[in-house]
Amino acid sequence: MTVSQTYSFFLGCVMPNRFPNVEKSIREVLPRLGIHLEELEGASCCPAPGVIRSFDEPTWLALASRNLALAEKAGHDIITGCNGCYGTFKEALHIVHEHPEKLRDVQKVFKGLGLRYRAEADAKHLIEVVYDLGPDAIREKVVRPLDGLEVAVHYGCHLLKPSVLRPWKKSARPTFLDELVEATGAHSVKYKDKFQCCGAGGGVRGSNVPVSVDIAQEKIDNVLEAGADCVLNVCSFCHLQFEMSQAQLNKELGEERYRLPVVYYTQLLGLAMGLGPKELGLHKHVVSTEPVLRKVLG
Ligand code: 9S8
Ligand code: 9S8
Ligand code: COM
Repeated sequence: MTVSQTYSFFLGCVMPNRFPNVEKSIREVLPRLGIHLEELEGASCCPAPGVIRSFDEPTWLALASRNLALAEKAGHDIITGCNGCYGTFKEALHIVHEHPEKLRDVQKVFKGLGLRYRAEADAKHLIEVVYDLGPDAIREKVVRPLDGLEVAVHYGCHLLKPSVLRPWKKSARPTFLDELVEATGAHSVKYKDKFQCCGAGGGVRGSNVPVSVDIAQEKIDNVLEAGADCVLNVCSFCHLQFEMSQAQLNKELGEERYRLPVVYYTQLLGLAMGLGPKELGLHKHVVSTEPVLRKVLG
């Protein structure tokens, strides 16, 4: 039996503006697992941990707390599909829990807004909620096993680090996401430097595109070398990085050399659950997902 749970869905900036196709896959798949999403009306940027926090921590903390306060008011924990947003909320909560004076500073800022904040609502990555259901529960939902599909799993940095503020079993080589991928029938391939950053975060893509694309290229080359059919991610910003960097590299090379499909976890799971490519937004990618669809759907 599926136990129903409800969360305030925090979209962040990148997903609704650049990848509404990925957002659609989340909205299609999670409710089918008993995970219900409520809109978080009035939410702002989380704000991005590697960018805004680096410039002005008190402003970052107040804005992050405001989003958490909206969820608290709604009576739910936040759920997000972006590692960066997840990192911001986890760390903002830790700060106010550890430093009551910082919570009071935030509350002072909120006075004029008529917003109450007790730092009571938690924030979860959707992968955390799905993993809590257990890989067996996921396997039960699979009607179209993705046998033969070779998937290169990219965790991204903020999902795992700092590890003391993350819920996963401590390990330099975690496997929870690989387990969830393999629950669909696909195979998680080994590849070089799997836990390396995609090159987007921490303001790198915003400030120095060539360096950022260079890091992405190295990662994509490693994935191609391993013979994977696609690179799988669970972060709006990693998704953007893998999609846009390949388009950029092809433009520079003057040929379509990079054609590695970039798939978000709920798109992969949705395929295994029997949903169609359009329902999962797989027809709206920058890099065509055709090779994956051909392998899965024949
Ligand atoms: S919100 Fe504004 S820029 Fe971003 S997508 Fe994720 S991190 Fe948070
Ligand atoms: S990896 Fe390094 S910082 Fe980050 S989580 Fe998402 S974007 Fe890609
Ligand atoms: C990366 C977010 S997911 S940030 O660029 O580090 O803020």
